[in-house]
Amino acid sequence: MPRKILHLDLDAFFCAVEELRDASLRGKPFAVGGRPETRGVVSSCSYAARSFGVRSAMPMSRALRLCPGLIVISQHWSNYGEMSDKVMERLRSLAPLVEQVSIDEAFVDISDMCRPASGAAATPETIARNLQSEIRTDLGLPCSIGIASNKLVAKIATEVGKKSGKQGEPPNAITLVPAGEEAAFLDPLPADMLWGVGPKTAARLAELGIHTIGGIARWPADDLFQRFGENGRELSRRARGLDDRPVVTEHAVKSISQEVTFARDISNDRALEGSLRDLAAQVGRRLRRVDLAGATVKIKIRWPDFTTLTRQVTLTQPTDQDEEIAVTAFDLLAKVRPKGKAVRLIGVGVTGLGAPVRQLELWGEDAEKARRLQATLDALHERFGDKAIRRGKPHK
Ligand code: DCP
Ligand code: MG
Repeated sequence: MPRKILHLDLDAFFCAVEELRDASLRGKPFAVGGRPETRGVVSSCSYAARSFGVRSAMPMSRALRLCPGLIVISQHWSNYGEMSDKVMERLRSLAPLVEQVSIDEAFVDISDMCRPASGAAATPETIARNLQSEIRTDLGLPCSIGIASNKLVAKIATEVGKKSGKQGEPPNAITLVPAGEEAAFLDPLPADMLWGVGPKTAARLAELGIHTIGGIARWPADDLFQRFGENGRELSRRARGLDDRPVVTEHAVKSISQEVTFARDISNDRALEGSLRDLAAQVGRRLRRVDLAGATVKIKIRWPDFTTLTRQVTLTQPTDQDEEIAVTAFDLLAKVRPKGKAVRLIGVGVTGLGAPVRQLELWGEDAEKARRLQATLDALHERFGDKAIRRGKPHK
């Protein structure tokens, strides 16, 4: 029996949350992100703004040139985290196998719900429609959904749905790919929509005259292997719609990480620390939500020439604390980064997941205090849903 995998991605997520804060933004061209005068970039842009060519990761100054009336809103991170948690909770109440892949995106294995044996078996269409309308009505957020027999095709189905929406409005798309039609669905799509086809691979494929996913699927797999190594073999499989990765819940996941690619390379120390701090907070939040802690903290860095490196360090005891993850990440960064060197991508993660250690050590009073402070901050964010409170300097 083929599986039924649902992929959900919120439409213009940060913007949708801002519309909940201020209803007058609805339908208007606006973008959430950094101010243009501080070389800020677009995090999320409303669908009205996208009609003008505004896109995420674009410098805000460029977005304003494309769309002169663009309203610029700064980020309210804790609201996004809070709404994201609510959506994920909703998904977990639908089915046990939920895998969150980013702040606004998750896979759900709904195979069991669709089996006739489970009494009144639901169709994937009904499940998708009900879920979409619940998230819309109860949480006030639009989303798009893709359903297919595996994660790869489900995610691409969501993306295709989003592109076919009415101009200027959140797409609210639902796209179903019936089992057996995976390859046909992927066939006409641009090659770079396939996972594993970045700009470099896309350029090399184009040199061979391959522009679509179908083009990859029809190219001899052996030749792709010769040219691209193991990735080539994988590409050939994926292009034919094959993917047997299971949906894994966070408990089964071996690591939790978050990364960001900058629209422009960043060399400013404080900006890098700020990003690391935001990433560490997202990682910490995800750890605490599932009651896990990580023994090893790692960072990933990509330099402007695309060389990428990772560094990690194992702590004396596992942590789920934003501050400890952030401070450890700063140290790792300081060790590998020559002063002033620009960075293209930065990521923070933890591995060695297990239950958080809570006992007080003789010298552990500070750790316990930090943990209590973190719990208080979480509770305040939960209640007031704003960054009314933010920690000041890192403490060592
Ligand atoms: N995000 C960000 N910087 C980026 C990309 C995304 O800060 N370069 C944040 C803001 C987005 C959220 O992550 O709202 C989700 O990213 P998506 O790629 O899903 O983008 P949106 O949800 O904004 O739009 P859509 O999914 O409708 O295309
Ligand atoms: Mg989204």
